[in-house]
Amino acid sequence: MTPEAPSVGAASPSQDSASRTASYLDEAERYSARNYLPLPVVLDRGEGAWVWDVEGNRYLDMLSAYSALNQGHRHPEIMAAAQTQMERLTLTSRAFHNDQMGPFLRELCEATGYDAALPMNTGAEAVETAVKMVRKWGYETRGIPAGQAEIVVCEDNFHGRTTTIVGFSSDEQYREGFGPFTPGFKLIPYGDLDALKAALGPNTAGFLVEPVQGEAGVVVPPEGYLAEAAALCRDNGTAFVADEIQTGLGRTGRLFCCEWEDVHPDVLVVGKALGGGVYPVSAVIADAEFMDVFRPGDHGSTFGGNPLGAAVGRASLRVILEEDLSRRSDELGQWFADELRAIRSPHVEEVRGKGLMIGVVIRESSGTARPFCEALQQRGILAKETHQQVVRFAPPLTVDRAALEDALVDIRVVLGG
Ligand code: IF1
Repeated sequence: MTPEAPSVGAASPSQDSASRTASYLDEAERYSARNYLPLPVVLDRGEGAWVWDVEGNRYLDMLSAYSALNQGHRHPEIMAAAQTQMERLTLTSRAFHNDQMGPFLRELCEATGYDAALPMNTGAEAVETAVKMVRKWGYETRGIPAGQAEIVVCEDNFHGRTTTIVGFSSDEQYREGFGPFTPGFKLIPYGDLDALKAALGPNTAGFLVEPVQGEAGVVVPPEGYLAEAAALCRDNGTAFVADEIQTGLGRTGRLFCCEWEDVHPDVLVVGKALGGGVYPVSAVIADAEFMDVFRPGDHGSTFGGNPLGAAVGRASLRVILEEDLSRRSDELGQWFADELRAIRSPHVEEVRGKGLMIGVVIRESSGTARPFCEALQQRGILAKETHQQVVRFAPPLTVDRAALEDALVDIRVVLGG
């Protein structure tokens, strides 16, 4: 059963404009590694929740670059901060100080309630940093025998694409052909407290978990899971490490998803929207007990803490706080998810998520999520499937309610409600 064909209102590219898209697609096909299967749309402009393709068609961005655009495309305040900093100083390396990193890390620590932060660039680098941090903390403060630190992770996790990280993925495709892998990781079912309790031992340095599993298909754990897991870790002297790279910075309706259960992770890992969709910025945030395991020369990166990223990070965080994007995400997300459920689509098994991090699970009897995403694209909505069955809806948190109301008209048609 394929979803509804596009309505007459859909922009159908004229012959020469179609060739513009085709030539871009051909060029990418010819020169790019084939490590993605993108939707056949070529974007050349973005503003707020909207993007335009090279044919001039406008789309509502319902992916936000996997939650790296919580503030929307080219937020004026973030753009201004980037442009101002670009006129002054963009990179020094950490061999020297710069006048942006200190204020950025202070503001980040004040917003999260921790002693210190270690700035990196991508999410995977921040996760790797957290792994090194809790291992060394385990050796130095928990007396774990050298080389025997264990970190518990969850099945269906997604924490990045480095070989250490994919080594503890449960997804065969992310692992195949990339071994041998880093030892010291133990996989348990997500949401299963008994499994966590059984996995925690004297050598367990950390438990690394996504508060909502994004790539797995927007999987929300049972109520109370995060709080109980944090308590089990505390009782066992294990660091509770929250990967809030995708769930953080307002996405689930709180500044950080762990706040829904009053959990204050030992180590907080952030990225994506910390760079406001303008520049890669990530960080590991923790109290001195963990942060002080790093001594000069232990860890670093060429770009981590650079003045341009720090200036962008300051503006990105400021926008989230000043525009109360967490509240918008909570209120709009609850309403939007209820509207999606009210469609009562024959193709939809479940609508799940938190805030504006929503997954629509397509019944296997209706095929996969991809054709629904392709039909949405024809109607000016860019959404991306995750795994086979889930259509992910995660617009910028700045999205107008009116834009979502309009989108629902098309979503109802595509979902056949
Ligand atoms: C891709 C997925 C999402 C993340 C969490 C760490 C990272 C990510 C919870 C690493 C990154 C991105 C990576 C990108 C697509 C996207 C993705 F489908 F891959 F899994 F969002 F769900 N922790 N997620 O979601 O951060 O190093 O990328 O900055 O690799 O295809 P990064």
